[in-house]
Amino acid sequence: MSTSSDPRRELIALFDEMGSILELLGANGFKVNASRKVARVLEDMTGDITRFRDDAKGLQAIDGIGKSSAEKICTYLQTGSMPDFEKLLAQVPEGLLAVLEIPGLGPKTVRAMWEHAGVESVADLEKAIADDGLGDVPRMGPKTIANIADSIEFLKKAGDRTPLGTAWPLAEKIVDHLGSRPGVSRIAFAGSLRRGRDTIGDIDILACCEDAPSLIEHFQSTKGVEKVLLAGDTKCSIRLERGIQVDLRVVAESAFGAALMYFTGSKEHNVRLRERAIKAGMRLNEYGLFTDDGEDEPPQNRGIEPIASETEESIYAALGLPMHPPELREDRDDLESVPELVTIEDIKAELHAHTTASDGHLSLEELVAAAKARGFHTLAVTDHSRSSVQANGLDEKRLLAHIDAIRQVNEDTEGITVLAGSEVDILSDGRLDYDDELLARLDLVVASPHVALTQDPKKATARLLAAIRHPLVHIIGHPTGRIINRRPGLSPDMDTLIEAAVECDTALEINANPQRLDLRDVHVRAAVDAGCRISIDTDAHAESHFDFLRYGVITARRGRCTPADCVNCMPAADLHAWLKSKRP
Ligand code: DGT
Ligand code: CA
Ligand code: CA
Ligand code: ZN
Repeated sequence: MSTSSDPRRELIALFDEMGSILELLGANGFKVNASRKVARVLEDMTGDITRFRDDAKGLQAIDGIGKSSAEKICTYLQTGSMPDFEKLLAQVPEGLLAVLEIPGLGPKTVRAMWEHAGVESVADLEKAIADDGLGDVPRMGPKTIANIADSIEFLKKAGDRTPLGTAWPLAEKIVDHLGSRPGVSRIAFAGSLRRGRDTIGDIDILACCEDAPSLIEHFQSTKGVEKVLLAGDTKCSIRLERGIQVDLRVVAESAFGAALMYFTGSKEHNVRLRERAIKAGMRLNEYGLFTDDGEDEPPQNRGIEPIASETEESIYAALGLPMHPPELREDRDDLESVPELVTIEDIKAELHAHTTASDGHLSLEELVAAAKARGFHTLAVTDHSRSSVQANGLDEKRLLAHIDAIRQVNEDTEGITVLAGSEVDILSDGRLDYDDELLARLDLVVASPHVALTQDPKKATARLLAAIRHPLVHIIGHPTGRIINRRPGLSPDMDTLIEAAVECDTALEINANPQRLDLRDVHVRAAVDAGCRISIDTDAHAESHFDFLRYGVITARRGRCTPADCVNCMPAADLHAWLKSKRP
């Protein structure tokens, strides 16, 4: 099938990887950056890239795409491969790119380890560390080596779980495509993905189809299939090239709700529901909820009609329970009460977003237009502060000019309030990156940790506490700085932070970027229970990043967050009043 083929995505990955390989090979920085730049331009491209198949000139007219890149892209669109990339790839050992993935290891270091210690894979690196074999590599102290060993351990524990933001679009595409096949009446994904866990083990898909064998056959031809692991009459498992497993099960339409409930899990939630059924003289399985007649043979095999099976709602209702949204099926609470959780539609403001003034890809005007198109009543423009050099953070002079520009745009724009804000670095000792006088001029301050993310928990707690207590700070951005599967981030005492945040009326952010999802669900839960304000922000650096909102919202829902808990759900007047309450 052609659906999960997305040439734009594939090209982005190719150009990014090309940048890394060039860097490993010691190419000059200009070439490296040019390659990454192409990836970023493609990232922002709206519309179908295949229209450029035979139009290298058209591509070249796009800012950031040079002649040779344009030709590479056309070749790829025409043939499905990129010989220049393959040639580059052949020059580095296969395992070396994985070494580059280890947090804290840049291309220069990896190159040096390759040259001086013969490291060609993560296994080589582990062995070199164990044998004290990195001694010949320049600038490799014991502390650096210990950090690398830690990172390898972390990566191993992260295992093969796929980040939510990678799995979700993939699953949606497969569901859309299979769903358009003739005879398919219901189709949905289930499992941990539907529950919105931040990483997922595999993708579970359920379908009802008149012609199960043809659907299953079609499923096996999904683009990017590396291996068919199992193919039966009603069940099929495939593994995609990226190592992600997808399970498809075809079930009877009359039992779709029961199956969806069963395969959504969690397993622990299912166990509790079954116990509940048994206490009420019933039996619950993936075919439905039945009266328990004491027979061993399962009721569905004896032609017995279920009490409920078609929809999840009907089954929860027959068990005397409120409908549980998938995010709350983790067996963390009693089953009796389910709050009205926050939804994407409840979000009315974006309070953390970047422009080209720092490392965003949108101009101020473009960012405002994008936020307006989403129907938000308020947008806070929060570019990076001066210490974030790599993100082109603004020094005081540039920030003052930026504030003026934002105020002007706010005056010129109808239908949305544009606030002058900043994402201010929380320095490693808890001080902020601008002085108070400057902070006080901003309508909104997001304070975030970006560096020193391996500091010990005590220091991290003190550092974040200082920012929470700072009278001019509204929101703590991505409080731990974790990157899913890549770095654990800070481990402050969350209870202490939450208590202070409640006391100082400071919000804690759920950064909706699917690589972050920080706060994570359990932290959200603790914060919500304590009455702490939650902010859900996309941290948009590009138009498409506004779509990250769903990951932030799903994480919030897993933490039992309601609209009343979330500052982004406030009516404009209330939100602005809260922001002003932290101004002299
Ligand atoms: P994952 O894929 O590891 O992120 O987690 P899940 O929750 O998607 O688990 P998975 O894919 O093994 O199975 C999907 C759902 O199917 C799971 O959430 C509950 C249900 N399930 C699977 N095996 C069992 C089982 O042995 N007992 C019960 N009660 N439910 C099961
Ligand atoms: Ca699963
Ligand atoms: Ca599964
Ligand atoms: Zn940011």
